[in-house]
Amino acid sequence: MNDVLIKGGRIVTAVDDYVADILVRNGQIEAIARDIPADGAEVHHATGLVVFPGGVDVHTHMQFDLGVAQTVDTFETGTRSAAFGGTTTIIDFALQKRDETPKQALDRRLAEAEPQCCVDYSFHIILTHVTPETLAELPDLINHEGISSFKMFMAYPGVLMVEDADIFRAMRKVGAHGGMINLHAENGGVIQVLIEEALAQGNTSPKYHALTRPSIMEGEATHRGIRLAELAEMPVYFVHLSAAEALESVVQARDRGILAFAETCPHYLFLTEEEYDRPGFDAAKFVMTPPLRTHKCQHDLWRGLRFDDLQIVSTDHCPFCFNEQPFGIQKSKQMGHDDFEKIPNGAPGVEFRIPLLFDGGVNAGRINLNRFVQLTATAPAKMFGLFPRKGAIAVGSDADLVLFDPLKPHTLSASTHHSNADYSLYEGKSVTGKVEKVFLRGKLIVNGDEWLGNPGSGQFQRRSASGRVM
Ligand code: DUC
Ligand code: ZN
Ligand code: ZN
Repeated sequence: MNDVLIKGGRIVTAVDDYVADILVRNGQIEAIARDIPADGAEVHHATGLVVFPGGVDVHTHMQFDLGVAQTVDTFETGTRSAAFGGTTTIIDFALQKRDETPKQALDRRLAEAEPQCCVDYSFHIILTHVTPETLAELPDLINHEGISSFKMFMAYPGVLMVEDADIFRAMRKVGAHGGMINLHAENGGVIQVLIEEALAQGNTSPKYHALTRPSIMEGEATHRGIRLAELAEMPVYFVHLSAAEALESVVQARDRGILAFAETCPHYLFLTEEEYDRPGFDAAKFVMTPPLRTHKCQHDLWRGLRFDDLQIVSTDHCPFCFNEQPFGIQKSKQMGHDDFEKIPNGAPGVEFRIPLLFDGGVNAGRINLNRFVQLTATAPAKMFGLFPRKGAIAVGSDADLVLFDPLKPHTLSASTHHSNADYSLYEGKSVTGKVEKVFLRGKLIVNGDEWLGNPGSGQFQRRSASGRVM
């Protein structure tokens, strides 16, 4: 592989901001200096562009099989979409099915991902049954397989929900070996009561998805999860935090010195519950869990990002089509046309995290450029044991680099995105700031609108401890 020389870009990391050249050799950053001679290297001029570390999205669901429904992006289409959005590493999920151990779930997902992934990848394992056999596998997964984070659900009783005692058991075991538990924090039992009541009253439309998942029940579960982690003396990470009440619990815990961390997602930062008032079934496009919240929640989430009460922005890219064709009813929101509980929960978004956060965060004056890099690349890499290989522009780091035009306007749309989803949450939204070139370990994979990557060229990333180095 030829050396690559990126000349004259404005290099922005979580702490730095300066103009220099970057020399890439064998997929890693070899040197950073002024006026590095080309010496036969493949040269990319970056004057006027910002160069930042490839994005790390720690919450995606490619080719995700929930039994009743499946997401519509394969590992190939989903990671290509990620790359066009400036993301060069994803952490997806391996769901432990009823008859599987965690290791078997991981092996199944690795076999699916390996021939298809166009960017680098890892997995969190979703623990669904905490048997002695499950617990016995965890140390080896953390210490030898490079899987240091495990998701557990406090919601969806009878399907994915795990009892508090089992969460506590897993926390103790995982924590003792350098791992972290990621919690989906909602009070599943209470929510189920509200769902059954709504359906019994004939309230079947999409907006009842939101009305039956109140933000105080996210707050309640977040508080409970923190207390469990406190007792287990281990770090805990809240996925897709959306509610002001949940953030309040995280803030209080952090003030008490508890290792409580959380991510939020672009849809909670840019959209509100008003989307559920759309006429007809259109509101189903916005059915995700947790649901979209109030303006007050949105305001608090931005404050959380500014002051490090929230550490990461991930997408929870969980794409389904709106229409039944061409991918079939099981990949479509139409499954829940007559019953909101059957609408598959989730929405596409992996491609728009970076442009949205740049436009609505940096351009809007809510966060600065360094914080933007921290939230999209450096903190996710540190939190989940990928740093400094990922999330950094430094000698010896992987040359995962994004060349970004901060002044270029463009429009977000499903007609131009690269996901298989047939709609976008942000259809027609204009933003300023566009991904121009993306390098994965020194190889140019995105050049404007041109795709130069290959399925199978993404590499599995073994991770070190999670939740320890922040
Ligand atoms: N949780 C997720 O993390 N993604 C999709 C739906 C859900 O409940
Ligand atoms: Zn979840
Ligand atoms: Zn998710």
